[in-house]
Amino acid sequence: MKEELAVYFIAGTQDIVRGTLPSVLEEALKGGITCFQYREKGAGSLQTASERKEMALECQKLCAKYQVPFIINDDVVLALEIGADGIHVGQNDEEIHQVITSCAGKMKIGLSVHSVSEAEEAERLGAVDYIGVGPIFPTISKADAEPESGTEILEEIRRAGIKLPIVGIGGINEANTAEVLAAGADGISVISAITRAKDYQLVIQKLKNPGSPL
Ligand code: TZP
Ligand code: MG
Repeated sequence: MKEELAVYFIAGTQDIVRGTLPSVLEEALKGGITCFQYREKGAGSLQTASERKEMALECQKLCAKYQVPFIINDDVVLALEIGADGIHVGQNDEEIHQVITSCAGKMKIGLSVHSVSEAEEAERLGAVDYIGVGPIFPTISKADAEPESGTEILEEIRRAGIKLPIVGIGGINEANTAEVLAAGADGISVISAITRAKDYQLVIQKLKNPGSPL
């Protein structure tokens, strides 16, 4: 799982500023993203179940072509229906015990946490495959985001002995990825660093190799 979290791209149609979600996703897959989460949420997102399913299937097919895990955000029914590789939920989304009952053994389960105690609870459940921690930095991509925590939260979670794979989220870009990894994350997840990139491939190479001058 840790390798798959290295450069974890998240997007829904609401995040796309140029082209279409499938066109941006394919560029990102060519660039070397290691995981993709379909997150159709907030202003500008597709609203009907059929539109979402059609878009999810198109993204799933692209991910399969590049052998990259395809994760669905906060929609257990859709994830089960199309056989996604994983489901990701937040603290205020579908209840995690319910998600575990429906999905454990069938797909990976990711959970967003914002504190050491939420991380400890995620580990205690024994069925969560990775945790998303953030927002680490201010984000433009989530209207109802919690206040940013800084990279200290990652150090605190590691100091508490949490062994779960961790992906950082929120305001992460080429310039601050190294700091997020140094604080204890196994990988980084981004929306706007990729959707708003002028050169998708170049940005992804920098996210993959944060220490090296490119
Ligand atoms: N959860 C916490 S911050 C965030 C989500 C989904 C948005 C991350 O987007 P960006 O553009 O990488 O800051
Ligand atoms: Mg949520």
